[in-house]
Amino acid sequence: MVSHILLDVPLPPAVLDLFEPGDTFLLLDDLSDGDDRWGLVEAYLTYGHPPTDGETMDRMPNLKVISNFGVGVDHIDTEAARGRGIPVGNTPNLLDGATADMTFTLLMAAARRVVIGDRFARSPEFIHYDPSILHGFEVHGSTIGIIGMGSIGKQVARRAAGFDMEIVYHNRRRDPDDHIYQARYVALESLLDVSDFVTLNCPLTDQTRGLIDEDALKRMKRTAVLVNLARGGVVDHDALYNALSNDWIAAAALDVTEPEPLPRHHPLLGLDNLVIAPHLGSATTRTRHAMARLTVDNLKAGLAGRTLPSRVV
Ligand code: 8YV
Repeated sequence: MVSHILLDVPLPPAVLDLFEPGDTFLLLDDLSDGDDRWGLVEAYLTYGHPPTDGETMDRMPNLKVISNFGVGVDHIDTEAARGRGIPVGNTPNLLDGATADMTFTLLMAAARRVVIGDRFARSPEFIHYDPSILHGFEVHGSTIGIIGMGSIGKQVARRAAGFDMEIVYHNRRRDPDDHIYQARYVALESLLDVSDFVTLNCPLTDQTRGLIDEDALKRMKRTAVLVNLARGGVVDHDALYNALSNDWIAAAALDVTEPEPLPRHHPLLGLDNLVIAPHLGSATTRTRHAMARLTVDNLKAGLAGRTLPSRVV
């Protein structure tokens, strides 16, 4: 059966290939307020985190499912969807390993000054080897504080154990199985006090928005590195700029920001002790392919009135 599917952005061919021949796609930007085609939409595939509130849902009286490419659904008003009986699907568990790998990639890059070193090694200034430059921080044997011990945080802990790190974590509640990850549950304040590396691996919620603010950054060690693989909204970016430029902390690595991308003139982008990536946490070919499959499976299940393989609400 041919379905009308709304997309927030054009999909890459690898994702489009997973649809039925004849499925019809509509693009969000092509639909103005009073467009009759809103009425055709039966499924909404959210690929690039479009804000999706109840008002948007109400434009689509025939909407049967919202299927999100990704695990975090903070951009979707899931309560509004629940109230309207619209199931929302996401892609948990598939991206834990890739996102934990990227947490460590950025952690190591910031600790060992890889990006600034790369820039220097390419530049005309690099004319002789100098062992006194670009000294970084030891990763092995240091203390990591993981904020958010969900399935991604646990994978970060496993990697940290391989680096002989002392592992502390903070979460909504203690995980009774935390000995498996060799991780010790502590209050947020203690985590900030003792950690050499603070990684953010939590969802963005009312509780975590702005969690890393001026007070939190001032509490961290002056030699600490902050690594954000969660959502930009977990960190107060003005406070982070002050922290990095006034040596409250040593460095930061951000995979995510708010807004995303940051405005090109944002002062954070001028700092050498910041490593930044364009939201690459789950960006491996295999992981993104698995995410695409589950996104399309969720969408097809919703269209057919079946239970979604992975349903948020
Ligand atoms: C994706 C993510 O890159 O899963 C998430 O919540 O943020 C990432 O894995 C994103 O959802 C794709 O837009």
